[in-house]
Amino acid sequence: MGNKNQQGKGGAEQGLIVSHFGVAVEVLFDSGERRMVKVKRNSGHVVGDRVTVAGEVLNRLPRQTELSRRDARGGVHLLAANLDVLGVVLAPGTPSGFLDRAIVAARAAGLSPFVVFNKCDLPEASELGDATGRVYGGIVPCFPLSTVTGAGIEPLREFLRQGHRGAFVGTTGVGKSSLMNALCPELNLKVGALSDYNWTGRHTTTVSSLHALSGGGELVDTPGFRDFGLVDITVPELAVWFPGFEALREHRCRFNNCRHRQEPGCAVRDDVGSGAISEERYQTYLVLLSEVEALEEAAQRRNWKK
Ligand SMILES: Nc1nc2c(ncn2[C@@H]2O[C@H](COP(=O)(O)OP(=O)(O)O)[C@@H](O)[C@H]2O)c(=O)[nH]1
Ligand SMILES: [Mg+2]
Repeated sequence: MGNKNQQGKGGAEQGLIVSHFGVAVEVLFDSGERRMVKVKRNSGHVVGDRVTVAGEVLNRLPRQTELSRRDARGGVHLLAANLDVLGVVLAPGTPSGFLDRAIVAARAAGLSPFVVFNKCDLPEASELGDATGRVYGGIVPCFPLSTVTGAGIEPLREFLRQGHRGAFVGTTGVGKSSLMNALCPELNLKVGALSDYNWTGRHTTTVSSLHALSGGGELVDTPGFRDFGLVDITVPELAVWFPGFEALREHRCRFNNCRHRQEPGCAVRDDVGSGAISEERYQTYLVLLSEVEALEEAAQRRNWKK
Protein backbone atom coordinates (compact mmCIF):
# COMPACT_ATOMS: atom_id res chain seq x y z
CA MET A 1 0.00 0.00 0.00
CA GLY A 2 2.95 2.37 -0.54
CA ASN A 3 5.57 3.62 1.82
CA LYS A 4 4.40 6.54 3.92
CA ASN A 5 7.92 7.98 4.10
CA GLN A 6 7.97 8.53 0.37
CA GLN A 7 4.61 10.25 0.32
CA GLY A 8 3.16 13.58 1.28
CA LYS A 9 6.17 15.57 0.22
CA GLY A 10 4.49 18.82 1.10
CA GLY A 11 1.57 19.41 -1.30
CA ALA A 12 -1.01 17.00 -2.60
CA GLU A 13 -0.58 15.39 -6.01
CA GLN A 14 -3.34 15.20 -8.58
CA GLY A 15 -4.29 12.05 -10.38
CA LEU A 16 -6.96 9.84 -11.86
CA ILE A 17 -8.50 6.70 -10.33
CA VAL A 18 -7.77 3.97 -12.88
CA SER A 19 -8.73 0.86 -10.88
CA HIS A 20 -11.06 0.18 -8.00
CA PHE A 21 -10.54 -2.91 -5.85
CA GLY A 22 -13.22 -2.27 -3.23
CA VAL A 23 -10.88 -1.37 -0.37
CA ALA A 24 -8.17 0.32 -2.41
CA VAL A 25 -7.90 2.33 -5.59
CA GLU A 26 -5.04 2.68 -8.00
CA VAL A 27 -4.26 6.29 -8.83
CA LEU A 28 -2.41 7.33 -11.98
CA PHE A 29 -0.71 10.59 -11.02
CA ASP A 30 -0.13 13.39 -13.47
CA SER A 31 3.59 12.68 -13.00
CA GLY A 32 3.01 9.26 -14.59
CA GLU A 33 3.51 7.39 -11.32
CA ARG A 34 0.90 4.81 -10.26
CA ARG A 35 0.15 4.06 -6.63
CA MET A 36 -2.43 2.17 -4.57
CA VAL A 37 -4.35 4.21 -2.00
CA LYS A 38 -6.61 2.68 0.64
CA VAL A 39 -10.27 3.68 0.68
CA LYS A 40 -13.20 2.73 2.87
CA ARG A 41 -15.67 0.33 1.30
CA ASN A 42 -18.42 2.42 -0.32
CA SER A 43 -16.27 5.53 -0.03
CA GLY A 44 -18.04 6.85 -3.11
CA HIS A 45 -14.92 6.97 -5.25
CA VAL A 46 -15.22 5.45 -8.71
CA VAL A 47 -13.01 4.86 -11.69
CA GLY A 48 -12.67 8.08 -13.67
CA ASP A 49 -12.63 10.29 -10.60
CA ARG A 50 -9.92 12.93 -10.47
CA VAL A 51 -8.44 13.17 -6.99
CA THR A 52 -5.77 14.91 -5.01
CA VAL A 53 -3.73 12.65 -2.76
CA ALA A 54 -1.75 13.74 0.27
CA GLY A 55 -0.22 10.73 1.98
CA GLU A 56 -3.16 8.35 2.30
CA VAL A 57 -5.79 11.10 2.20
CA LEU A 58 -7.84 11.09 -0.96
CA ASN A 59 -9.85 14.12 -2.02
CA ARG A 60 -12.26 13.88 -4.90
CA LEU A 61 -12.46 16.75 -7.38
CA PRO A 62 -15.83 17.80 -8.87
CA ARG A 63 -17.20 15.48 -11.57
CA GLN A 64 -18.22 16.41 -15.11
CA THR A 65 -20.48 13.37 -15.49
CA GLU A 66 -21.70 10.41 -13.45
CA LEU A 67 -23.03 7.17 -14.81
CA SER A 68 -25.20 4.95 -12.60
CA ARG A 69 -27.19 1.78 -12.83
CA ARG A 70 -30.17 0.53 -10.88
CA ASP A 71 -30.08 -2.91 -9.27
CA ALA A 72 -32.97 -5.35 -9.01
CA ARG A 73 -34.00 -3.91 -5.62
CA GLY A 74 -34.12 -0.36 -6.93
CA GLY A 75 -30.82 0.81 -5.42
CA VAL A 76 -28.72 3.17 -7.52
CA HIS A 77 -25.01 2.44 -7.96
CA LEU A 78 -22.52 4.86 -9.35
CA LEU A 79 -20.39 3.07 -11.95
CA ALA A 80 -17.95 5.59 -13.33
CA ALA A 81 -17.22 9.30 -13.40
CA ASN A 82 -16.15 11.71 -16.10
CA LEU A 83 -16.98 9.55 -19.11
CA ASP A 84 -17.91 11.58 -22.18
CA VAL A 85 -19.26 8.82 -24.46
CA LEU A 86 -21.31 5.67 -23.97
CA GLY A 87 -21.36 2.84 -26.49
CA VAL A 88 -24.66 1.03 -26.65
CA VAL A 89 -23.96 -2.47 -27.96
CA LEU A 90 -26.67 -4.26 -29.93
CA ALA A 91 -26.79 -7.60 -31.69
CA PRO A 92 -29.53 -9.59 -33.37
CA GLY A 93 -32.09 -10.31 -30.66
CA THR A 94 -31.58 -7.17 -28.57
CA PRO A 95 -35.02 -6.22 -27.20
CA SER A 96 -36.64 -3.34 -29.02
CA GLY A 97 -36.63 -0.19 -26.94
CA PHE A 98 -33.26 -0.99 -25.38
CA LEU A 99 -31.38 1.41 -27.63
CA ASP A 100 -33.82 4.28 -27.16
CA ARG A 101 -33.74 3.90 -23.38
CA ALA A 102 -29.96 3.73 -23.30
CA ILE A 103 -29.61 6.80 -25.52
CA VAL A 104 -32.00 8.76 -23.30
CA ALA A 105 -30.20 7.63 -20.12
CA ALA A 106 -26.78 8.49 -21.56
CA ARG A 107 -27.85 11.94 -22.69
CA ALA A 108 -29.62 12.64 -19.39
CA ALA A 109 -26.30 11.85 -17.66
CA GLY A 110 -24.44 14.23 -19.98
CA LEU A 111 -22.74 11.55 -22.11
CA SER A 112 -22.84 11.35 -25.90
CA PRO A 113 -24.19 7.96 -26.96
CA PHE A 114 -23.01 5.96 -29.95
CA VAL A 115 -24.23 2.64 -31.31
CA VAL A 116 -22.25 -0.54 -31.87
CA PHE A 117 -24.11 -3.10 -33.91
CA ASN A 118 -22.20 -6.34 -33.29
CA LYS A 119 -22.26 -9.81 -34.90
CA CYS A 120 -22.51 -8.44 -38.42
CA ASP A 121 -21.00 -11.73 -39.61
CA LEU A 122 -24.32 -13.48 -38.85
CA PRO A 123 -26.82 -13.67 -41.74
CA GLU A 124 -29.67 -12.48 -39.50
CA ALA A 125 -27.69 -9.33 -38.67
CA SER A 126 -27.85 -7.72 -42.08
CA GLU A 127 -31.49 -6.65 -42.15
CA LEU A 128 -31.47 -5.48 -38.53
CA GLY A 129 -28.16 -3.69 -38.97
CA ASP A 130 -29.48 -1.86 -42.03
CA ALA A 131 -32.66 -0.86 -40.19
CA THR A 132 -30.65 0.40 -37.20
CA GLY A 133 -28.42 2.43 -39.52
CA ARG A 134 -31.44 3.90 -41.32
CA VAL A 135 -33.17 5.04 -38.14
CA TYR A 136 -30.20 6.08 -35.99
CA GLY A 137 -27.50 6.87 -38.58
CA GLY A 138 -28.31 10.57 -38.76
CA ILE A 139 -28.80 10.83 -35.00
CA VAL A 140 -25.79 9.21 -33.29
CA PRO A 141 -22.53 7.69 -34.58
CA CYS A 142 -23.15 4.06 -35.62
CA PHE A 143 -20.54 1.30 -35.91
CA PRO A 144 -21.66 -1.95 -37.50
CA LEU A 145 -18.95 -4.54 -36.80
CA SER A 146 -18.04 -8.09 -35.96
CA THR A 147 -15.64 -8.94 -33.16
CA VAL A 148 -15.27 -12.39 -34.76
CA THR A 149 -14.05 -11.27 -38.20
CA GLY A 150 -12.72 -7.89 -37.05
CA ALA A 151 -14.68 -6.13 -39.79
CA GLY A 152 -15.72 -2.61 -38.77
CA ILE A 153 -13.54 -2.37 -35.64
CA GLU A 154 -11.16 0.17 -37.16
CA PRO A 155 -13.70 3.02 -37.56
CA LEU A 156 -14.65 2.54 -33.89
CA ARG A 157 -10.99 2.68 -32.88
CA GLU A 158 -10.63 5.83 -34.94
CA PHE A 159 -13.62 7.39 -33.19
CA LEU A 160 -12.30 6.59 -29.68
CA ARG A 161 -8.87 7.86 -30.69
CA GLN A 162 -10.32 11.39 -30.85
CA GLY A 163 -9.74 11.53 -27.11
CA HIS A 164 -12.97 10.01 -25.88
CA ARG A 165 -13.38 8.22 -22.57
CA GLY A 166 -16.19 5.69 -22.77
CA ALA A 167 -17.74 2.43 -21.72
CA PHE A 168 -20.09 -0.11 -23.27
CA VAL A 169 -23.54 -1.11 -22.12
CA GLY A 170 -25.74 -3.82 -23.53
CA THR A 171 -27.67 -6.91 -22.60
CA THR A 172 -25.93 -10.20 -21.80
CA GLY A 173 -24.47 -11.95 -24.80
CA VAL A 174 -24.31 -9.05 -27.26
CA GLY A 175 -20.50 -9.19 -27.18
CA LYS A 176 -19.35 -6.44 -24.80
CA SER A 177 -16.50 -8.53 -23.37
CA SER A 178 -15.47 -9.60 -26.88
CA LEU A 179 -15.44 -5.96 -27.93
CA MET A 180 -13.39 -4.85 -24.93
CA ASN A 181 -10.90 -7.62 -25.71
CA ALA A 182 -10.70 -6.52 -29.34
CA LEU A 183 -9.98 -2.93 -28.34
CA CYS A 184 -7.74 -3.62 -25.30
CA PRO A 185 -6.22 -7.09 -25.73
CA GLU A 186 -4.37 -6.84 -22.38
CA LEU A 187 -7.74 -7.05 -20.61
CA ASN A 188 -8.36 -10.63 -21.69
CA LEU A 189 -11.92 -10.81 -20.34
CA LYS A 190 -13.76 -14.09 -20.31
CA VAL A 191 -16.23 -14.41 -23.15
CA GLY A 192 -19.51 -16.25 -22.58
CA ALA A 193 -22.80 -15.09 -21.20
CA LEU A 194 -22.42 -16.21 -17.60
CA SER A 195 -18.72 -15.59 -17.13
CA ASP A 196 -19.19 -12.45 -15.02
CA TYR A 197 -21.06 -14.33 -12.31
CA ASN A 198 -20.45 -17.29 -10.05
CA TRP A 199 -23.18 -19.72 -9.03
CA THR A 200 -24.55 -17.38 -6.32
CA GLY A 201 -25.21 -14.75 -8.96
CA ARG A 202 -22.43 -12.53 -7.60
CA HIS A 203 -19.81 -10.96 -9.78
CA THR A 204 -16.75 -13.14 -9.95
CA THR A 205 -14.69 -10.01 -10.28
CA THR A 206 -15.26 -6.70 -8.55
CA VAL A 207 -12.47 -4.78 -10.17
CA SER A 208 -13.36 -1.80 -12.29
CA SER A 209 -10.64 -0.34 -14.42
CA LEU A 210 -9.82 2.35 -16.92
CA HIS A 211 -7.68 1.49 -19.93
CA ALA A 212 -5.80 3.80 -22.21
CA LEU A 213 -6.07 2.55 -25.80
CA SER A 214 -2.80 2.36 -27.69
CA GLY A 215 -3.93 4.82 -30.37
CA GLY A 216 -5.68 7.20 -27.98
CA GLY A 217 -8.92 7.28 -26.06
CA GLU A 218 -9.86 5.38 -22.92
CA LEU A 219 -12.33 2.66 -22.02
CA VAL A 220 -13.74 1.80 -18.62
CA ASP A 221 -14.55 -1.81 -17.82
CA THR A 222 -16.79 -2.36 -14.83
CA PRO A 223 -18.74 -5.50 -13.95
CA GLY A 224 -21.75 -3.30 -13.25
CA PHE A 225 -22.01 -2.22 -16.87
CA ARG A 226 -22.07 -5.67 -18.27
CA ASP A 227 -25.50 -6.99 -17.69
CA PHE A 228 -27.69 -4.41 -16.04
CA GLY A 229 -29.79 -1.55 -17.18
CA LEU A 230 -28.85 2.05 -16.68
CA VAL A 231 -30.90 4.01 -14.17
CA ASP A 232 -34.56 4.26 -15.09
CA ILE A 233 -35.44 7.18 -17.27
CA THR A 234 -38.17 9.62 -16.30
CA VAL A 235 -40.97 10.98 -18.46
CA PRO A 236 -39.48 14.51 -18.72
CA GLU A 237 -36.07 13.05 -19.64
CA LEU A 238 -37.66 10.85 -22.28
CA ALA A 239 -39.33 13.77 -24.00
CA VAL A 240 -36.20 15.93 -23.99
CA TRP A 241 -33.60 13.33 -24.99
CA PHE A 242 -35.51 10.90 -27.20
CA PRO A 243 -33.40 10.04 -30.28
CA GLY A 244 -34.99 11.64 -33.30
CA PHE A 245 -36.47 14.58 -31.38
CA GLU A 246 -33.35 16.75 -31.77
CA ALA A 247 -35.33 19.27 -33.85
CA LEU A 248 -37.14 20.12 -30.62
CA ARG A 249 -34.08 21.89 -29.25
CA GLU A 250 -34.94 24.76 -31.62
CA HIS A 251 -38.64 24.55 -31.11
CA ARG A 252 -40.69 24.68 -27.89
CA CYS A 253 -44.05 23.30 -26.88
CA ARG A 254 -46.61 25.62 -25.34
CA PHE A 255 -46.54 23.63 -22.10
CA ASN A 256 -43.29 22.95 -20.28
CA ASN A 257 -44.47 19.53 -19.15
CA CYS A 258 -45.83 18.56 -22.57
CA ARG A 259 -45.83 14.78 -23.10
CA HIS A 260 -46.36 15.23 -26.85
CA ARG A 261 -49.61 13.27 -27.08
CA GLN A 262 -52.63 15.48 -27.59
CA GLU A 263 -51.55 18.72 -25.90
CA PRO A 264 -52.26 21.95 -27.80
CA GLY A 265 -49.24 23.83 -29.15
CA CYS A 266 -47.10 20.68 -29.19
CA ALA A 267 -43.85 21.24 -31.10
CA VAL A 268 -43.30 17.51 -31.58
CA ARG A 269 -46.58 17.03 -33.42
CA ASP A 270 -45.81 20.14 -35.51
CA ASP A 271 -42.40 18.66 -36.34
CA VAL A 272 -43.98 15.31 -37.26
CA GLY A 273 -46.37 17.24 -39.52
CA SER A 274 -43.51 19.07 -41.25
CA GLY A 275 -41.33 15.96 -41.49
CA ALA A 276 -38.59 17.31 -39.17
CA ILE A 277 -39.41 14.38 -36.86
CA SER A 278 -40.18 11.07 -38.54
CA GLU A 279 -43.48 9.30 -38.01
CA GLU A 280 -41.53 6.13 -37.05
CA ARG A 281 -39.70 8.00 -34.25
CA TYR A 282 -42.94 9.54 -33.01
CA GLN A 283 -44.81 6.21 -32.85
CA THR A 284 -41.85 4.57 -31.08
CA TYR A 285 -41.77 7.47 -28.63
CA LEU A 286 -45.46 6.97 -27.78
CA VAL A 287 -44.89 3.27 -27.02
CA LEU A 288 -41.91 4.04 -24.79
CA LEU A 289 -43.77 6.91 -23.11
CA SER A 290 -46.56 4.53 -22.02
CA GLU A 291 -43.98 2.07 -20.68
CA VAL A 292 -42.10 4.74 -18.73
CA GLU A 293 -45.35 6.12 -17.32
CA ALA A 294 -46.44 2.65 -16.19
CA LEU A 295 -43.07 2.11 -14.47
CA GLU A 296 -43.29 5.50 -12.73
CA GLU A 297 -46.80 4.73 -11.51
CA ALA A 298 -45.74 1.34 -10.20
CA ALA A 299 -42.80 2.96 -8.36
CA GLN A 300 -45.13 5.55 -6.84
CA ARG A 301 -47.51 2.87 -5.63
CA ARG A 302 -44.60 1.07 -3.98
CA ASN A 303 -43.55 4.30 -2.25
CA TRP A 304 -47.06 4.95 -0.95
CA LYS A 305 -47.14 1.51 0.61
CA LYS A 306 -43.91 2.16 2.52
N1 LIG B 1 -21.17 -14.50 -34.44
C1 LIG B 1 -20.62 -13.66 -33.56
N2 LIG B 1 -20.59 -13.98 -32.25
C2 LIG B 1 -20.03 -13.11 -31.39
C3 LIG B 1 -19.49 -11.87 -31.81
N3 LIG B 1 -19.03 -11.21 -30.71
C4 LIG B 1 -19.26 -12.02 -29.65
N4 LIG B 1 -19.85 -13.16 -30.06
C5 LIG B 1 -20.27 -14.30 -29.20
O1 LIG B 1 -21.34 -13.91 -28.39
C6 LIG B 1 -21.27 -14.54 -27.11
C7 LIG B 1 -21.28 -13.52 -25.99
O2 LIG B 1 -20.12 -12.71 -26.08
P1 LIG B 1 -19.61 -11.85 -24.84
O3 LIG B 1 -18.49 -11.01 -25.33
O4 LIG B 1 -19.34 -12.71 -23.66
O5 LIG B 1 -20.90 -10.96 -24.56
P2 LIG B 1 -21.26 -10.06 -23.28
O6 LIG B 1 -22.18 -10.86 -22.42
O7 LIG B 1 -21.97 -8.86 -23.85
O8 LIG B 1 -19.98 -9.69 -22.60
C8 LIG B 1 -20.00 -15.37 -27.13
O9 LIG B 1 -20.34 -16.69 -27.44
C9 LIG B 1 -19.18 -14.74 -28.24
O10 LIG B 1 -18.29 -15.65 -28.83
C10 LIG B 1 -19.53 -11.56 -33.21
O11 LIG B 1 -19.11 -10.50 -33.68
N5 LIG B 1 -20.13 -12.49 -34.03
MG1 LIG C 1 -19.34 -10.05 -20.69
